[in-house]
Amino acid sequence: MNQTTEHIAGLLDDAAAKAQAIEQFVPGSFDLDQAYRIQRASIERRIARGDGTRGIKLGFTSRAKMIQMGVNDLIWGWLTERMLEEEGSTVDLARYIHPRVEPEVCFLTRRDITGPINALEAADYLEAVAPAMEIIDSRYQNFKFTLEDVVADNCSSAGLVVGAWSRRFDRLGNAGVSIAFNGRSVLAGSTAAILGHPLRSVVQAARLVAASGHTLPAGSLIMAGAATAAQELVPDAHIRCDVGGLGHVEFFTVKKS
Ligand code: OOG
Ligand code: MG
Repeated sequence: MNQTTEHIAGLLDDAAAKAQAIEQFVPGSFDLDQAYRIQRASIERRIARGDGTRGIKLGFTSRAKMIQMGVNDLIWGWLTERMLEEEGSTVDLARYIHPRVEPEVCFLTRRDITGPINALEAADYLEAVAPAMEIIDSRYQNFKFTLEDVVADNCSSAGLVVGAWSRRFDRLGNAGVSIAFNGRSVLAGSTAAILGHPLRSVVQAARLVAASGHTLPAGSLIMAGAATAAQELVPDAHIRCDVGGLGHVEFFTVKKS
């Protein structure tokens, strides 16, 4: 493997592990293909420490996210076991640099995904769907990045909280989503903002993973992408996300030390 790829993967992995932001790379330092190789190399480092891949997440599937971050393309990254936070638990924000939360829906696959699938087939590959929240935490200063930077940084993936599973795929097309901090609404939108329908994220996930030469084993998680912009997390708060027809998911925040 190219030394620059390994070197950059090491910088990003260290930044995540130490919760210390690094400077953005000089534009043009690497292209998108190399960014995905850096991403994978950083995941290999986590795997070498005993973590394991658990699925993938899509990013920038909604206009709201693209506008907030100034990036215009769909991206994807890996989810790992250690990113999973127990629903209803307390998350220590000291582990992160500048964490934000997003309302999402999460799919659980029931068949191996080894190649592209179409929208009609998508539900057949799925075991269940759940309301979810993603905690993102860019390893770059001020949460500022190019498309290549954010891909190399595993698409800012940091944590996820998944609610109760159901098979209510019919509810997904235009479900209201909202996040409240201590009972006050901070974000509101609709699942229709996610590529027009969140099941399209499964189609895109299959296409992107296949193009990368990887497969998604049955039992994988697919995070569809945020329906709204992300909100900065604050300590000592109760964070709750409601997804119409699917239920809700919640966690608490503290900041130790
Ligand atoms: C990149 C991650 C985007 C989403 O759901 O759109 C993402 C970022 O905004 O830092 O997770
Ligand atoms: Mg997200």
